[in-house]
Amino acid sequence: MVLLRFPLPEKLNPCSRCQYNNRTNKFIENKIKLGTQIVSALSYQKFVDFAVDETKHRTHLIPSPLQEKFSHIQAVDGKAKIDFLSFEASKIRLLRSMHIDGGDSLQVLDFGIFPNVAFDMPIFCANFFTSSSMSIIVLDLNPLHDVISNREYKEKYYKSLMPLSIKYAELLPWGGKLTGESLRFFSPIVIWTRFTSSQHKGDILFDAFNDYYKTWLDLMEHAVQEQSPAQVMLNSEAQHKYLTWRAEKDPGHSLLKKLVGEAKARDVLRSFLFNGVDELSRKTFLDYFPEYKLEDGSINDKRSMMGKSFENRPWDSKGELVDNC
Ligand code: BLA
Repeated sequence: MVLLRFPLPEKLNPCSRCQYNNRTNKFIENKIKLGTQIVSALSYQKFVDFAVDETKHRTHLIPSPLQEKFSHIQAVDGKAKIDFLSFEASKIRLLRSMHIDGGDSLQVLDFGIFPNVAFDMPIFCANFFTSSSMSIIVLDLNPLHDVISNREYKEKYYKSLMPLSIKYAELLPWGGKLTGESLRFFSPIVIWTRFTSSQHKGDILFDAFNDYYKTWLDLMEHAVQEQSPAQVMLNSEAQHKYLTWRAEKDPGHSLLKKLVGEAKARDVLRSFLFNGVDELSRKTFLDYFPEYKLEDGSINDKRSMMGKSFENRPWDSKGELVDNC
């Protein structure tokens, strides 16, 4: 039997008695055990059930052809199990979920909805990684088009949603340094947070997931199909750029490789999680992100080339970018 050692606790958590301090972004030794809730009971299954039920109330979901190939994988450690779900609908190119259930020590949810390219609505993105000591959370309606340079798109979708972000800004505060690269794919309402895993935080996260999910469904209901082929092309390329980035640089890759092996992980990434990366366009990662090109023509392993990171929330309550890193 191969024993897995999950990279996060190993890399970030220096000892088993340590706790993550959200304020200082550092681990502190947890000398007093009182008040430390072990969260293990937190499972992301109820998030998936809620999302699928809620979507079924709003649109007609049909199983995706991917469902046949991706339904369940047992991790090589024999312990963690990975469940996949995938659907399509008239305005949804792909709704897919991957839930890694490693019991007490590991829970991961990667839930995404990729719109049909005839619509320019945001991409629903919930990425939750939870070990027994800490959680790393991204919850967002990722902008399809760049909200830093494209004011019109930002106003169209996010202006009216800023109160949602304000509602959770204190409960789920900014998780510390975020690369400039990731920031470009996030919206002004992104919830990027890390916390010491606890039932209480898990409950807040469930509320936030509910709110963000219903908000995305509202956007879907009101979205109007694009008529101009040129605009559809722009949507398609923007979605492809997003998929290309994530299929290459998502921080979860190394854990996924440890769980299922390199070949299967690649298949899960390219065919399932970021499905469309090999179909929506022929452009390559280096076409979109040439700064990652090494002299021998291969892709630099680094996750960030910009070297700029955002320590604090760079969006104000009106959704304006404030450079306070
Ligand atoms: C860490 N995951 C992170 C971090 C972010 C994200 C921002 C902090 C480290 C960093 O800034 O790179 C998530 N980053 C995103 C997302 C986007 C992005 C969603 O740019 C979208 C554009 N996380 C998962 C899955 C796994 C996972 C499926 O979503 C595992 C299978 C694990 N995420 C994971 C781990 C870390 C992490 C282990 C910490 C390790 C590390 O930082 O290398």
